[in-house]
Amino acid sequence: MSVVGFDIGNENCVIAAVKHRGIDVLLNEESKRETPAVVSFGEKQRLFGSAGAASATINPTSTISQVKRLIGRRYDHPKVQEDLRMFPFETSEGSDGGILIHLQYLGERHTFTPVQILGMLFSHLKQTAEKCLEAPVKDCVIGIPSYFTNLQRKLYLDAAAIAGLTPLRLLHDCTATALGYGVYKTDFSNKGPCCAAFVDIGHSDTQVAVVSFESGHMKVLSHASDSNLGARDFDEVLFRHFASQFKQQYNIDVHSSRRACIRLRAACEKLKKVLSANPEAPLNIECLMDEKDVKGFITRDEFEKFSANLLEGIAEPCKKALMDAGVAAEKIQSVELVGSGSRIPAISRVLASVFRREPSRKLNASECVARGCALQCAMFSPNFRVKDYEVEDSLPFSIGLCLPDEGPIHALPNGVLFPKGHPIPSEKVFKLQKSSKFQLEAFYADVHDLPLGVSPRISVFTIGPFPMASENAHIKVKAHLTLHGTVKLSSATFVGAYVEESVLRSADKSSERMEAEYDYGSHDTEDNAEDKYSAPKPVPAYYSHNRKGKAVTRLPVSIVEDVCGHLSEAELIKAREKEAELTNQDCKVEQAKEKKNTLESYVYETRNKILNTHKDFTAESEKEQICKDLQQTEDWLYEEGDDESAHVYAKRLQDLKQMVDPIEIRCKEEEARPQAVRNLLQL
Ligand code: ATP
Ligand code: K
Ligand code: MG
Repeated sequence: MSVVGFDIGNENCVIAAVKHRGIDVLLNEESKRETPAVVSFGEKQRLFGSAGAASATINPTSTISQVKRLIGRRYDHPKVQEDLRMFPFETSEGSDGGILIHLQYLGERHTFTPVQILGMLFSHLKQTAEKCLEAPVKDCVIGIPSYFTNLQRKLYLDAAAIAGLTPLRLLHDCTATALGYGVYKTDFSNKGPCCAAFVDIGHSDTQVAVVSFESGHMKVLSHASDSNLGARDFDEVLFRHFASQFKQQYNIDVHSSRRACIRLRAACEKLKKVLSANPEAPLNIECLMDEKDVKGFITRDEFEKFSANLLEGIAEPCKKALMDAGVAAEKIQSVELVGSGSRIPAISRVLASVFRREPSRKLNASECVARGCALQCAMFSPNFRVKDYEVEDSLPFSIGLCLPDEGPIHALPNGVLFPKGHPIPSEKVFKLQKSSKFQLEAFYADVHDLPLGVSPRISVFTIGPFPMASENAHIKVKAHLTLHGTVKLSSATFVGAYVEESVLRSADKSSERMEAEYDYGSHDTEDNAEDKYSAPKPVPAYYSHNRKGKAVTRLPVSIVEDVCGHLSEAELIKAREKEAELTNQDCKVEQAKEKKNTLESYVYETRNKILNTHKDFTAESEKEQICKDLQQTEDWLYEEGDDESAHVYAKRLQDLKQMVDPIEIRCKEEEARPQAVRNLLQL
């Protein structure tokens, strides 16, 4: 079984896999190390990779990009609306407040959720990895931004499930990068742990983590981020500059043409990259609008002046990460700068001033997340021997728990279940005085920390019904902060006064689930750190004794979780079926293409043979007939046979072969004859 790491960026995806000699980045069909995060709905099939990306200008309304930004976000939020206005495809509000994407495909109007689109991307990347590794891919670790909420994490897991992947962990991007850095680090002093900062400038976000390293162990001290500040914002600075310049200079308003906007944005992105290596750069676009060619020019100094706000903005999460980690800048021994956006030279200057040292670029800026994820996946896999290394991640946002009508839970300090900075994964047990069915609501406690356009609500858990009423009873609830950074209540146990088994049995009709057990002291058993799919284990306790040795009754109580916006089992099955149907269509088109190509080359090769190498083995009449048929097939391929199914092309090939094969046989026999004669003579 392969172990794979996926970095699904807002713009680029990278796949890494552990091979026996180390970690490799897998090449896609075009032999590239990065695959654009785009799904385009072409005339007959979906297009991925650079074919998909190229469709952005040709077929903008059916080309979906930047899906990472749409996952789990609220349609009506002004920040989300800002994003949506930039995208050329049609969107609307879903019944759950999320985003729906509408497009034309195969002559029909289709509606997809962002999760479905992400599922398509995962599915494509899975296929790419399988082709490359020549083995099935299922287990994986997926990089996610640290600012993702519980819902966004669950939706990522849903998307992976649609594609048939089993994520062993959703790993924060910077944690993955830090793992790839820490595992190879050996230069430890004996003065205690050493700290490093990781700064990832992506397409649309900036993430920072401060991490402490010791031999065999890394601990994330803090995560900070700006989910709305990435390299694409620098493109926008150039875009606005040239849009207004061209209005004056050429009297064209690019905003009035979707196509012109797309082309100018693309040109500005290129220009930005040129400015990373050169002090100045020209911009030329032919026929941008109204048949006008436009020319512009900008220096790096000007670009940096226009981007001053953005550059200042990058300092913010860096400062916050240091503060939350409680580490002074002087204590940071290395600042590792990654993400392709980090190639903008001015960013290094900003970081140098915050951290008071030059950032280092030792890691592979575009591959480090995928590599770290692959490494983590190998650590989980029994098939790979990886050195023992402990990864302790940290929760980016505080998670609170309350009783919907009563407010915070007193058993928890300030009603906080897991505070910001809490280790991932972990577990907490608390008690509540309850005697009948009740609800608990999990939410993000500091709304101000959350990115804009996401909901602070996490889940509502319904606990009960209770098997029996009992005075002085309490409920012991076990909460889990999973490896994915999601929260769940993994068990609830009723603990009440001792009751005869017979009484219990008659009180609870569903009692077959439970078995008797005596248990002194804590009842908590270590259950599997992470398993969304396994059925809950029955808590096998009728009676036990509490810590004081008094007999008590313990009973498991059911917990039902309602995550708003996350796919139900039935929806997941439907989404899987839809994905299978779309994949099937893509395969059919691919197969037809293949068969058509085979037929086409057969026509050319055969004609060549008949006229040259096989000339002497072909009768004149045969030759005439075959050439005629070949010509007919060729004409047919360019006319009515241009768009047929795989089966039709295969049939046509078979017909031609029937005529040509006898000639091939004669020819082969002739070639083999001298050898046969030699063989005979030797006998
Ligand atoms: P995210 O992490 O936000 O989800 P991502 O991982 O897809 O996105 P990256 O691939 O790290 O993003 O970065 C893509 C961005 O980097 C693009 O905006 C691209 O223009 C920018 N970029 C790439 N090369 C350069 C360069 N040489 N100079 C400046 N910017 C660059
Ligand atoms: K990436
Ligand atoms: Mg990234």
